[in-house]
Amino acid sequence: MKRDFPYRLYLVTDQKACLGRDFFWVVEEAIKGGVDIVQLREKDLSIADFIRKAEKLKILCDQYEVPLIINDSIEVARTVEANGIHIGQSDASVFEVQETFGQYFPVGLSIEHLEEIKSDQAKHAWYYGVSPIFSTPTKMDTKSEWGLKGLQSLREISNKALVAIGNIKIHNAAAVIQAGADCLAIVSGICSAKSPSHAAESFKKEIEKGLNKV
Ligand code: TZP
Ligand code: MG
Repeated sequence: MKRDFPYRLYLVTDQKACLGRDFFWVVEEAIKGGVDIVQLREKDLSIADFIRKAEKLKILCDQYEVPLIINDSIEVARTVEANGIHIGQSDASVFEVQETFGQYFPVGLSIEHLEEIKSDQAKHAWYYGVSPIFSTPTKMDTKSEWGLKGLQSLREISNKALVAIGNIKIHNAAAVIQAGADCLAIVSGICSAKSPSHAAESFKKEIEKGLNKV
């Protein structure tokens, strides 16, 4: 466990994956089930709508004392006073984000290849989003998958908190933790579950199983 990253189950939201159900209901159920950090990831909204949704979600997350991370947008994160930002390799850099919010502002960075951890910005990231562990229909534009072996190799050379993402389901969750992840980031496994709260509970149990075997 990395002391500065105490989270184990990370919900990354996707409106479509909620299957027409109320977005805020899905997130609240997920939190009740054990999600301990939430990322609002919106690709199709105008900035005004993104902000409106983020404002509402921040109120919900604050009620449960769960941090809200904003995907990509410095403007949205600043407006809603989010707890952190998550960026990919082709977004604003960790440095650009920290120029706006200060050098201690939490910035998660997606890592798709081993060489990316050698960059200057990677050293300043709060955690690495190890992306994707397994290829997933939820995000079709990912590059090669890390697999469990790739995750293990990254674990051996990095002390950063590793947040694993990509087709993590109940059946493989414990193995991903055993391979070295500190935290699991889930989209469809929770957002599309019949009961998002039961799904989150099940993920939490698998995480415990994985940790007991490390
Ligand atoms: N980044 C890498 S894979 C992914 C993102 C946002 C989607 C993961 O979705 P799922 O449904 O948990 O496979
Ligand atoms: Mg991005």
